[in-house]
Amino acid sequence: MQTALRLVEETASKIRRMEIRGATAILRASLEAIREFAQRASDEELRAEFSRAIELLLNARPTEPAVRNALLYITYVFREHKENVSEAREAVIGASQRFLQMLDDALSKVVEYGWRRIPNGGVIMTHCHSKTVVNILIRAHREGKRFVVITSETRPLYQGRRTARELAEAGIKVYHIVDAAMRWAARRFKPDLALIGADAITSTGVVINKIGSKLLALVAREFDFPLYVATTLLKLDLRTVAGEYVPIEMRSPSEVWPDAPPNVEVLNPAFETVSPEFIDGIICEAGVIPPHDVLRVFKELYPEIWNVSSTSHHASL
Ligand code: RI2
Repeated sequence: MQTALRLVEETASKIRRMEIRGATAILRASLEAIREFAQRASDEELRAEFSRAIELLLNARPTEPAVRNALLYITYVFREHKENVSEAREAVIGASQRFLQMLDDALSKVVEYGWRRIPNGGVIMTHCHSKTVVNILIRAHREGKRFVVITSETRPLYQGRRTARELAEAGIKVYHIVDAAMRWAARRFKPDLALIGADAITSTGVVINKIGSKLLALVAREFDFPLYVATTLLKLDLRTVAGEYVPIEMRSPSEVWPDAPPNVEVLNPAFETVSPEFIDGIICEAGVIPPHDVLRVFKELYPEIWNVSSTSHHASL
C-alpha cells in the first residue's frame, strides 16, 4: 500500500520535472497534496512525516513563494495543535481548504479587474504561459472585446505554445514568434500593451517571471506601450522583507542542448527580474495597483499570513 508521504513525493517530483507548471498550478497541487497527506496519514505517520512532506514540496522548485507562504502557514497551524494529533489533522485539512478557497477568490478578482484593461481592437504581447493571463484574455474575448495576441515560444520548454493553443481554441487571433523576434513584432504590430504573469514578487515591487520577461519590458519601453503584470499577491516573497533575495532557479543544461560539445557550458536560468520602473501596474485581487504598494496591500488582505511569516522571520533573526 502507498504511504501518504509517497503521494506527496509524487506531486513534488511532477513539479520538479515541470509536468505541473505555472506558479498557480504548483500552489494548487502543493495544497492538495498536503491536504491529502493529512487525510490519509496514520496518526504515527502524520506526527513523524509532516515536516518531511512540507520540505519535499518547498524544495520542489526554489522560486515559488506562494507555495512557501501557504506551507509556512499550514506548518504554523499544525504546530499549534501538535499535542493532539486528530486536532492537528483537522487543522491542516481546514487550513489547506481555506488557502485553496483564498486562491480561487483571488484569481477570480484578478480576472475581473484584468479583462477591463484589455483594449478593444488592440494588440497584446505576452510571454510564457500564465494561467492568470490566459484567463483574463479569454474573459475579455467572452465579454465581446476583439483583439490580437502575440505569444513568444519561450525556449527551452516552449510554454508559449500552450498559451497560443489555449487562446486560439477560445477563438482569439494569435501570432506566434520566436523569443528573439519580440522587438521585430513590436515594430511591426505596434502593440497596445504587454501582459505577463509572475512567479514571485518582492517587497519592493520587483517581479520575477520567466526568462525573457525583461526583454519584453525593454521592448515595451522602447516602443512606448505599457507593461502590466497579472498575479495574485499570494506570490509575494515575504523573505524579501527580511532582506533576503528571491532565489532564481537554474535548470538543467540538457533542457537547452542535451548533447552540447565538451567545453561548452550551457546556462539555463528559469527566471529573471523586472524592476518596478518597467511595470505600469500590478493587476491583482485588490485591483490595478502600483508595484511599490504590494506589501502594504498584502498586509491588508492577508494579515494572518503576514503575522505567521513575520513571527517566523523574527525567530530566525
Ligand atoms: P500563473 C510560469 O513559470 C511563468 O513564468 C508564468 O508567468 C508564471 O509561472 C505564472 O503563472 P513556470 O512554472 O500562476 O512555467 O499565472 O516556470 O499560471
